[in-house]
Amino acid sequence: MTMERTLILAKPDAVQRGLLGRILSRFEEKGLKLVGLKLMHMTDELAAVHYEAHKERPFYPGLVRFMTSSPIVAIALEGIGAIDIARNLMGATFGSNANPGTIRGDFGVSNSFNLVHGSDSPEAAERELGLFFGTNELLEWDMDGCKWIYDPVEELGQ
Ligand code: 3AN
Repeated sequence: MTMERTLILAKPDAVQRGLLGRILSRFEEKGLKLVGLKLMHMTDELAAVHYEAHKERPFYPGLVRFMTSSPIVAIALEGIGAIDIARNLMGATFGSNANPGTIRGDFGVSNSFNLVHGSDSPEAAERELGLFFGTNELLEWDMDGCKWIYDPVEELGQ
């Protein structure tokens, strides 16, 4: 397992429903380190690049309409195995069948609005972090609690 960074988006439904704090807390409580945070509008241009892989899918126009309709929050997280850990915290794609205990399972029921996006591979994470953050917007900082989140010798090699 290597130290990874991942991009999470709190989607318009999460921001409009006042769930941002609770969603951020899930990631913080787990032990993932916040390295970037930005409230923003997703432009049509950014949506087209971010969702490039889905552009032939029938749901694409609705997805872009939803994602550009209201502010989102881009969240960059860091941790050992952070990409899969974050996706497990998010749960299955839609709230209707996501497990209780996950963000989507606890906060949503929709088959279109699903509160969060999370990068699904190291390649996607690198690409997506570059779309939403400038390099100087992703911070390097020491989280003091880190030595109680990871075994410093076994996991951090200190
Ligand atoms: P996940 O976000 O769980 O990785 P994917 O990769 O299957 O899900 O889909 C990417 C995004 O496309 C999802 N986050 C969801 O917002 C949207 N999406 C997927 N399928 C549908 C659908 N049938 N209707 C509306 N939106 C969809």
